[in-house]
Amino acid sequence: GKRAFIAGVADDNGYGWAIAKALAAAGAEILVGTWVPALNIFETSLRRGKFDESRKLPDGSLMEITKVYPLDAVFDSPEDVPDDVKANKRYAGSSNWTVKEVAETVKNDFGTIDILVHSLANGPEVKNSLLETSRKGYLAAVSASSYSFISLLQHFLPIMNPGGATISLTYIASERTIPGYGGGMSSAKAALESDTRVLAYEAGRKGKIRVNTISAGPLGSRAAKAIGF
Ligand code: ZID
Repeated sequence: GKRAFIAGVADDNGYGWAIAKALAAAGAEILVGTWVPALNIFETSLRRGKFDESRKLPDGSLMEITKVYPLDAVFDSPEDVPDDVKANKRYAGSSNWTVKEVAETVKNDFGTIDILVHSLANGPEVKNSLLETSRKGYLAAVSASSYSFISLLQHFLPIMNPGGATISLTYIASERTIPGYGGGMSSAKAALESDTRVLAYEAGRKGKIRVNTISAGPLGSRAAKAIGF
């Protein structure tokens, strides 16, 4: 069977959860990466059976998540983590959540994976038009929503089996003007799409790994509700 790592699952409402279910239904083993600040509530809800109804697969069985990894995809390695984040209670309560450490932990736990899913984005100023977006907000959007994929691929590629596949989720606001998708999120998706082409070339040659992105339709996820879509 195939093993999948899905980054960006923190509840049962988003694309990451739905993709995890589709992969589980197809027989894959499921590992997820959950944003550190959301980890506690996600694990508690899982344990208490809050997601049992939405864990149901077409054959009637429940999706099993083999392991939940805390992850913050804006940090590549421990050296990158600023003191205020290190001291933050929610972060201090978990460990090994930078991208490099998560890939190492997955390697130690399972050796290899076959499928890498990037289902995460964050734009702190998404409600601001691009014209009103600060440099800090713009760079944060690109860091969390675009570079996070490069970083994940960089660190997971060495443990991906040849013939494996990676996928991310994008939005058509990268190509067309869609008011409301601000804060540099339109720019971040444009970067993600361009990177998909370049990384498909590079990862295809380096590790026989496919790189694709899907331009998603509207889904009432936590992230989408935050924007008001
Ligand atoms: P989600 O909230 O389920 O997933 C986002 C996840 O990212 C959450 O679990 C966060 O905790 C996590 N996260 C945030 N920052 C970090 C971080 N630094 N490290 C690790 N994890 C982090 O929302 P979702 O399912 O909407 O988002 C998944 C992907 O789908 C994202 O790339 C979205 O940009 C993309 N997407 C979603 C939609 C949508 O409608 N939900 C659309 C297009 C793309 C879209 O916005 N019409 C209007 C809007 C849209 C489509 C059509």
